[in-house]
Amino acid sequence: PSNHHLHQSSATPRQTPPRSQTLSTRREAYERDFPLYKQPVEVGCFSLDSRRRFFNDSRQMRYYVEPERSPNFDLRDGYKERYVKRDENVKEKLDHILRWIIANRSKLTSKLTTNASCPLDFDFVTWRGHLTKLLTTPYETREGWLLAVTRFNGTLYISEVETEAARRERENRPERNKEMMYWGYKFEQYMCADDTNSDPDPSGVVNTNEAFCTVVQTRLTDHKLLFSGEVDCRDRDPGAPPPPACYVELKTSAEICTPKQRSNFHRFKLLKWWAQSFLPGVPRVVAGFRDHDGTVVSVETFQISKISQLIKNEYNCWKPTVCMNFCCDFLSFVKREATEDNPSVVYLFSWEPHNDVTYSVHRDSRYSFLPDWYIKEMTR
Ligand code: 0WD
Ligand code: CA
Repeated sequence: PSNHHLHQSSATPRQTPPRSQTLSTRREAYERDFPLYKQPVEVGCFSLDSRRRFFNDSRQMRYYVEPERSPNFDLRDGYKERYVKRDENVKEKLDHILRWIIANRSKLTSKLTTNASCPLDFDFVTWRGHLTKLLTTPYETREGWLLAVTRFNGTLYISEVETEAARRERENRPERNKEMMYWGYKFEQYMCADDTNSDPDPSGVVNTNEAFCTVVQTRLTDHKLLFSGEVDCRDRDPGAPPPPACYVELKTSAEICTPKQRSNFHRFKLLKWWAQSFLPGVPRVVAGFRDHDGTVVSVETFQISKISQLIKNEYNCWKPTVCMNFCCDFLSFVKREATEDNPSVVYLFSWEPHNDVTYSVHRDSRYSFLPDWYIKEMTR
């Protein structure tokens, strides 16, 4: 694999700034007006069942049930006995989204051109979670990332590759962390019902294979995006607005007891929560604050549109405009550099904290991620 972390040399004409094959992640470089981000529109959804099978429908949708203010949920209940954990060694890459695209091809291309050889009208296809990582990059000091990009029929597909550091962390996860990961899913079970009229059932099994995902389209400046993200639940009121405005994101977090803890919550946690829900247009996060023993001591709703106000008094805090401008410039960088249209070529974009983004190019390597069934279906 050829590495490209050197700045392009000499031959650039005077006046034009040299085009770099790296991208800065310094915050100061992205402090400008907020870029155009179109209201995300849901174009479909899909479900993954308890065995991780794909369905082109909303069968895994759950409904938000308002709890008491301090419900005393025991998040440790059922850990081990009533817990089925998704196999994290299975790397699904973009497969579920690609399945969804094939199943909904006619909805995506204009009605006059529904033939399979018509290119997709999107610049980028990816998971929402990958975009969240991009949004938070200028403020991230701990974890780097690897994003594999393939250009195919003019569309750029972005799929994450687990870093060596992330794999080591995952394989050496302390038992306490494993239990705390369960707490997040257990909280969902206390807060969600399977039907509009039923109650949550905390006696059931927590199975993290199950998922309901929304598929949204939007535009960030001149980048047309199609991405999917997992949604925890929706407002059960039949008069609620249509998706994604009726969706609710659920989170757990340690209870806040000191000013230092409050400041850290604003500076680090709210950044991640804002980025994740802002992208698909999910308007609110409902947070369960828990003590060290996994008891939820309070529940609070955060409106995504109010988070930037909430953090403004924090010294040296994150800014939404920096997040969005960095993401936008990264996508422009990818468009400019990932030029060869070939499903077996991967441009591997790589970033480590305190460094620029770099990339390398790989042909027919272990990084190739577009499956043959997708390539076949889309070139038919
Ligand atoms: O590398 C990844 N993030 C991959 C994600 C690789 C391959 C697949 N996926 C997919 C799965 O199909 C899953 O259903 O991730 C989906 C969720 O995608 P997303 O919404 O883009 O991911 P993200 O926003 O990071 O996470 C949303 C929720 C998480 O909830 P919290 O409240 O903790 O943010 O999805 C869950 C988790 O519950 N989740 C995952 N589920 C399956 N596989 C994964 C994952 N790798 N990461 C987070
Ligand atoms: Ca959640």
